Amino acid sequence: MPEKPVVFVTRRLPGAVEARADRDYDCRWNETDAVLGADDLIEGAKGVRGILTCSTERWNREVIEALPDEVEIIATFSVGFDHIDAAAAEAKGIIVTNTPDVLTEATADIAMLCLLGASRRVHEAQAMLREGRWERWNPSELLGPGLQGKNLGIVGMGRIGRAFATRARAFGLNIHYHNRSRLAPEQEAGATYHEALSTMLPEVKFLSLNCPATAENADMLNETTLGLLPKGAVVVNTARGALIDDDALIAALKSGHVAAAGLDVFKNEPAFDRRYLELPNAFLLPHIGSSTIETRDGMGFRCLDNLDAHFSGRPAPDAVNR
Ligand code: 8YV
Repeated sequence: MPEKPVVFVTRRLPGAVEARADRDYDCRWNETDAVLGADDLIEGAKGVRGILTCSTERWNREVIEALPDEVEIIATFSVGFDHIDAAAAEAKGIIVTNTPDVLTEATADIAMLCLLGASRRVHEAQAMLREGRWERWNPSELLGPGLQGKNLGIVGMGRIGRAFATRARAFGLNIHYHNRSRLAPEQEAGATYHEALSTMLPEVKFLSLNCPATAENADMLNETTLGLLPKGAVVVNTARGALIDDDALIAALKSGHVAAAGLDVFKNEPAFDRRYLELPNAFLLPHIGSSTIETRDGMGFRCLDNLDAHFSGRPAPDAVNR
């Protein structure tokens, strides 16, 4: 029997994923499941050929450059890979892989939940119920905007953006989108393309961020861009917190320029901006976009598929830096 490759796994994973990892690899587990800092990541990578990590660990340039030369591949248990300096990894000859496809539907479901939760004032409604303030049904209480016939703007029409558009169409929304490039007609499915974000924003009552975070689009939703939305718009973010300037969104939620926000992701999560907790018109979730049983297994298996391919001499199918 050839020796199993040694793999450093930085977080505890679903049982079926751990079982397969243990079967096929000599796994070095982070038994405490604590989120590891730079020194622990570098230490844990000593003597390993592969790393299986999550978006909780930050593989910046300094960490990548300090990794031992034996590290060949970093497989992240996430579709987003903004927590890994993929260019630095490439320069060091380390392949980085992610987990596309398997979390598309689950994340699009949560985007729909955020859109409905924010527009239908679910946070306020739940608080009223749970705090014993529901005295009588009231014809003009807890009203929010309906979806039928309104325009939804989607920033980022990749897999998740398109899956969200499919759901939103079923709720009667007209789809507008801003993307690096225009989609083919069969993918566009009648949606209106905006080459510039600035032309889309005034047109849409609902806005959803579904693009990856890059150095270029940090704080893309800021005082200026939020100001282009019509008064009473609803903002949804299930992509990355880095896309939103929190000061600007919080000010817009307070003034009512933005009627409500549905947020599953935050800058610096889990140390998110606590001011959101004070806002009744913020529907907040702790980054559960991909949290179905099937999806989390699928993400883990996809990481292992990539490690398997690499260690059997084939190209890793989800390499993002090759
Ligand atoms: C993951 C995500 O659950 O895959 C992503 O990019 O944002 C999440 O849905 C998380 O990142 C796990 O590492």
